[in-house]
Amino acid sequence: MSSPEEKFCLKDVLLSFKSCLVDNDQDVLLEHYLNGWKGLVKFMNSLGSIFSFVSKDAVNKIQIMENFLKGTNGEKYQTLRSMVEYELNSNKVDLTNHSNNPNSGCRTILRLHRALRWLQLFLEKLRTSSEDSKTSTLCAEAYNDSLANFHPWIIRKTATVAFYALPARNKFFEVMNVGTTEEVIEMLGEAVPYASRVYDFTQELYSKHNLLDLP
Ligand code: 1PW
Repeated sequence: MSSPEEKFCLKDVLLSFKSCLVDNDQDVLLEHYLNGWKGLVKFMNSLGSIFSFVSKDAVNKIQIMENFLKGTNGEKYQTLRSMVEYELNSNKVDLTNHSNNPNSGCRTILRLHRALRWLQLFLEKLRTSSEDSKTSTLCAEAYNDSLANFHPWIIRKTATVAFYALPARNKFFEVMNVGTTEEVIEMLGEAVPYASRVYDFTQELYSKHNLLDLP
């Protein structure tokens, strides 16, 4: 787990997604979810400044959610389930267009949720990739199968260009700070499913409340 000098370690990040699941995977603690995201931002930043346009948006969204948590209605934002109930019951969600509540917790988490799918697909591709696989191709495939569907052309284009600057597979594994290639592959097999379980729960919750297309 974390080394003495508290270096970034992808396993710790994925374990935050484990610790955010409560009630038999029937709820997610927001604070731990945001901790997971903070770790992912560190990970992105360690991949080079080219990724700062990506991490800036995530940082912005983490901040929006932390402000809700610290605010007067903070206890309503303890879990994703309580947030959805509270915001829907008090008309805090713009269901069709941006008007009174452009930055509701529900629409903000939806953006992070969609990005988590990308990460999940990408790490799974890395785990099963061969030594000569190109990280830019794996990342672009994962992106095209997920987040790209929600992005306008200009962001898709910028993201695709940024992917070319990704480090090679072996460097990537090194940045994860987990150990040898074999250890990285084993860690990914063990830890990516935690992020998947968080993703699956959120998807189901949002689908049940018709929140998957929030503007
Ligand atoms: C290599 C590991 C990467 C894993 C994390 C992926 C994070 C992806 C964030 C992509 C952000 C691209 C630039 C921002 C786009 C925003 O317009 C968009 N945000 C997201 C997270 O998709 C939509 O947010 P908006 O504009 O509706 O507030």
